[in-house]
Amino acid sequence: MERADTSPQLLEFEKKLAAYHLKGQWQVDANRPQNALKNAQGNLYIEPTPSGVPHVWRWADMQPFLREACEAVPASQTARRALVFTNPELPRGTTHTMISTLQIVRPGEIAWAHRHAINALRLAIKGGPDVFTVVNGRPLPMHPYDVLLTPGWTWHDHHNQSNESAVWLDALDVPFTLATNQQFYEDYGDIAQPPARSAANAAPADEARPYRYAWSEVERQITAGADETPDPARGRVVDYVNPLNNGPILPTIHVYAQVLPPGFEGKFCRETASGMSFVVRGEGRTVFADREIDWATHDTFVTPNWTWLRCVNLSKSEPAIVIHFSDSPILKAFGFYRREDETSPYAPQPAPRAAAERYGMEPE
Ligand code: GTQ
Ligand code: FE2
Repeated sequence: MERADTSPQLLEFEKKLAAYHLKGQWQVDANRPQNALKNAQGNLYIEPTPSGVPHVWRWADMQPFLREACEAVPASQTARRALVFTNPELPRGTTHTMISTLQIVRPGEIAWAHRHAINALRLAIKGGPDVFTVVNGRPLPMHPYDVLLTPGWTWHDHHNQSNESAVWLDALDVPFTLATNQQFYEDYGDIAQPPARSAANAAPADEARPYRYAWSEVERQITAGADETPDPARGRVVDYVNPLNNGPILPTIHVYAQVLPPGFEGKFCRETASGMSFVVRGEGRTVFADREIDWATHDTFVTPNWTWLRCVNLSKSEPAIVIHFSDSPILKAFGFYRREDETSPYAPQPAPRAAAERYGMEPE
C-alpha cells in the first residue's frame, strides 16, 4: 500500500529514529498485507492469510515410498525413518504449526530412545500387540488406529517385534516449537530404555498420565453415539480428551474423530486453527473455495488455517471416518481461536454442482 504522507520532514525523522533502532508504528501500518479486505460497511479490515495450501498425500503413492525408504535408509542411519508431508506452499511443515509424517519400522528394529521439547503423537496404521512404543518406561501396544502420546520431554523408543513392517502417522508441533525457539533435544544414550524402568517402576504421577488412547474405545464411543445429530459442518465428532484435566490430549494438538454419515454433505465453515486429517475408512471429498480434494482410506490431507471448506461423504451406504489433528489448543490458550459458519457473509456460495444436486436441477 502506498503511504499517503511522506513529507521530507517525516522521512528525515524516520531516518533519525532508525539510527537509534526505532521505528514509527505508522511505518508498520503502511506495510499492510496484500489481502486487506473490505467488510460489509466498506471499511478496510485485515484477517489472516492462510499459511500454505490444501493438499492430499495418497496412501497408494506412499506405500511404495515406504518400501523404498526401508531399502535406502538403514535403521542405524536415522533416529526415525519417516517421510514428512511438506506443504507445497510452505518452506517447511505440513501446516505452519505442525508436521505429519509416515514412519516405518521393519521387523526386529528399534527406533532408538530420545526425548525432545516437541510434543508428538502417533496414530498406528499397521501394528499389533508386538509393535510398541516405550514412553517414560511404559511399554504401550500399537494396535491399528491407536493414538499414542509422547508429550514434550518424555523418553520414547519404538519397537517392532512382529513379523511385518509397522507403519504409523506421526503428528508433531515442530514448526511451532521452532518458531518459539524451544528445540531442546536429548539422546537417551542406550538404544532403548531398560526394562527396569518399565510399568511397575514408573513414577506414580507418570503412571496416571494417559499416553495411549485405544481405537477400540473410540470405536465404542462412535457406536454409542450413532443416533446423535451430526454437526452441520464436521459430521459427528468424538473428541479425544485428557481425563486428568478434560483438556486436549497434548498441550498444542487437539485430536478428534469425525464420522460423516452416508451421503453427508457438510456446510462451509472456516476456523483459525490449521489441521491435518487421516482417513481411517471411507471415501470423501473436501471442498475448498478454489479446489476440491477427493480422499480415500489411509490418505492424509492438510487444511490450512482460516480456509473455507466443507466435507462430503461420497458413499451413500458407508460412513466415512477421519481422524483430525488441530492446533486449536495453541490458539485457545491465548484467546485467538475463531470459527465462522456458512451464515457468514464471506462464506463461499455452494458449488453449482452441489446446488444442482440439492434442488434436482441439471448443472449448467
Ligand atoms: O517417532 O519420535 O516423525 O522424534 C519425527 C521426530 C517421529 C518419533 C518423527 C520424531 C519422531
Ligand atoms: Fe521423537
